[in-house]
Amino acid sequence: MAIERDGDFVTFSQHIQEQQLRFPNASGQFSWLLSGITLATRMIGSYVRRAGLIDVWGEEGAINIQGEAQKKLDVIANRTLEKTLGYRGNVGIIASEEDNEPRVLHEVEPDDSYIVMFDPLDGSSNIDVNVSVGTIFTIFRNPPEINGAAESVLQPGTEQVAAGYVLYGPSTVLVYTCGNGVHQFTLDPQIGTFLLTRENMQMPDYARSYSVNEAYAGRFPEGYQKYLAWTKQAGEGGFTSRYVGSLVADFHRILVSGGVYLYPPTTEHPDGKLRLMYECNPLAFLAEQAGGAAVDGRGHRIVDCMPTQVHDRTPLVIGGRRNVDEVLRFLEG
Ligand code: P6P
Repeated sequence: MAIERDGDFVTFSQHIQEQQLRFPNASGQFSWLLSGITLATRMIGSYVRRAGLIDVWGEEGAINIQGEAQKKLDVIANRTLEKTLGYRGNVGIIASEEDNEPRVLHEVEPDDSYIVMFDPLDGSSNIDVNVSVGTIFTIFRNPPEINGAAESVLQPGTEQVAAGYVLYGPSTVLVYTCGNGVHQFTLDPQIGTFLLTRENMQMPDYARSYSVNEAYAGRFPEGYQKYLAWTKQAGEGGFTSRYVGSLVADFHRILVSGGVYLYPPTTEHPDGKLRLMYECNPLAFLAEQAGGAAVDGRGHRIVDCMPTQVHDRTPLVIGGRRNVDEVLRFLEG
């Protein structure tokens, strides 16, 4: 049910305003920026929900910087985010999974300018088969010493000022943090507004559930293979496994119900498949804010990893803190 405060529903905009109060020196610019993201995701959601009725199935016919065939909805989502954020004068730079390089939208004063990085439509290969997909975003401040867009985006995840995702599932939910807890909003399609439905979310510390593409298990490093073998004889009750193939959907399930998601290194992706800056960092920020953990399996918190370029990839182990520690015992064993 939508949460009420003094008998009133709480919209995303109102929640952001409340959060702003925590930052006395924060201008209203931040909430203005975030409202651009919610507008974009409502527009993207309207395309996602009409896939099949309008011509958005299938491929765009281009290959993106990741070497992946772009879906039509990838391009639509990317353009939608660029145009809504571009209208927010305080977004200096954007970077997207779908763009080769970060882009300067506005030459703005550094002290009131943000960088927004995003995966416009994560899991887009699932669109044609009607499986949940999502938009993942993260917000950094523009560093004072501007060294050009390519340099300005190279910041560790600890510098994120906000991060979140929108999951286009049975309902459209927005989950975000700006460093003061994790909060979920559900889009009421009848009024086109995100209403608060979960506040200060806490990820279960442990659950006997893991999420990995086991088809690749033979190509994982030995520690991961040992962990997966162990889960299959872990006594009564044992483990369950769920893998949607959309990172946002798999992460949201773990945020709500617990467990651990793994995308290990493979022979094809020796640094893992997932992108550090606009997939792993935002989810790691959320996981840690919700009491969970997110690591690269190589001795680092995800948010401590220093990027070398905007499309860096990283292995990912993310979930309940005791789940992640359990996996690490096999990796470090
Ligand atoms: P695989 C989607 O392309 C994505 O980036 C994530 O959303 C998803 O978790 C992962 O890749 C799926 O990758 O190799 O299992 O198909």
